[in-house]
Amino acid sequence: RPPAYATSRLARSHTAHGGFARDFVEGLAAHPRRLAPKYFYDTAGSALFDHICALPEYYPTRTEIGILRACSEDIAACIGPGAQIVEFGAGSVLKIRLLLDALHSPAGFIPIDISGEHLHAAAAALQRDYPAIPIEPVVGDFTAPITLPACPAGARRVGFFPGSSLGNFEPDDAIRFLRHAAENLHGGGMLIGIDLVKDPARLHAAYNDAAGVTAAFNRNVLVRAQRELGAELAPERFAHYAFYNAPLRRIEMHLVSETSQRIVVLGRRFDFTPGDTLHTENSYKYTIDDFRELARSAGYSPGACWCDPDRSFSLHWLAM
Ligand code: AVI
Repeated sequence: RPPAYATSRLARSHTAHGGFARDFVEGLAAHPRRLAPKYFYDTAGSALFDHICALPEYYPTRTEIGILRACSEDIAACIGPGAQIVEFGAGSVLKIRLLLDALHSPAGFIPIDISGEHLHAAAAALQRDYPAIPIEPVVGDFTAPITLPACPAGARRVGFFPGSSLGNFEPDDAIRFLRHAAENLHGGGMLIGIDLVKDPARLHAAYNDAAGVTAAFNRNVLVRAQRELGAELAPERFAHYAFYNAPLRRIEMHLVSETSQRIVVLGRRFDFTPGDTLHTENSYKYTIDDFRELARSAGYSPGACWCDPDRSFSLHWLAM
């Protein structure tokens, strides 16, 4: 068999950065000002996100890993033997190791991520550790239509979307994403991690860590605009602001201008007065029932659901 770690030309042509200039300017011109969270993930942002995942306050990652460890046999039984796994937003491809260890003769692994350099390094390391499993990374924006490498004959394609990244979509967009994913998965099913509604103080702490890593992650999108778009701005004059919006069941992250200042980018000027915000992320939290209902409205049949003992986080098997 040829080396399985191969990046198709098609995959490489998905630069995933083309829209940043347009979206940055449009987002600054909008009322209220906003920017899609996918722009956090350049190389520096992906490294900052990895750091967030290891913070004591940020419970989702270690809780989900605990569930994957404790329930791996049941999860592998739902997925079945010989599956090709497609991971949406694979990042550092750490959680898939727990799945690959539990699965019976997986047919392949396709990690998709917007942060190309980060993905390739992580996929190459994974390939060294799992030489028998074909690993085909795809650099791209999984929120847009994406073409995947072929599924081996006879294999079932199964989606893996951990980390509660679905929570970063507006609920209607989450339904649209799940419907699109279903088309790519050809009936194979999906394993998805969803963060649950909980004590607001715990949520607040998770997005306002004492070490200031989440603040640096949030501000990094401005640093990225300086570097990639030549934007004239002062990231240090924007404060990280994250809070739990209880009626909407979401954490909101914003960058708040601390002074009167101007951003100049691509010939456009945007003035900020103290307190003006740029809304950079929503992170929706669900109840188990509400998530299962959302999955049903996207055309899936929710099956098993696994949780930690505190019911902080959930993993769902969605059949089709
Ligand atoms: C990737 N995503 C699920 C994270 C979240 O919790 O919404 C991103 C993040 N933002 C701040 N901290 C982590």
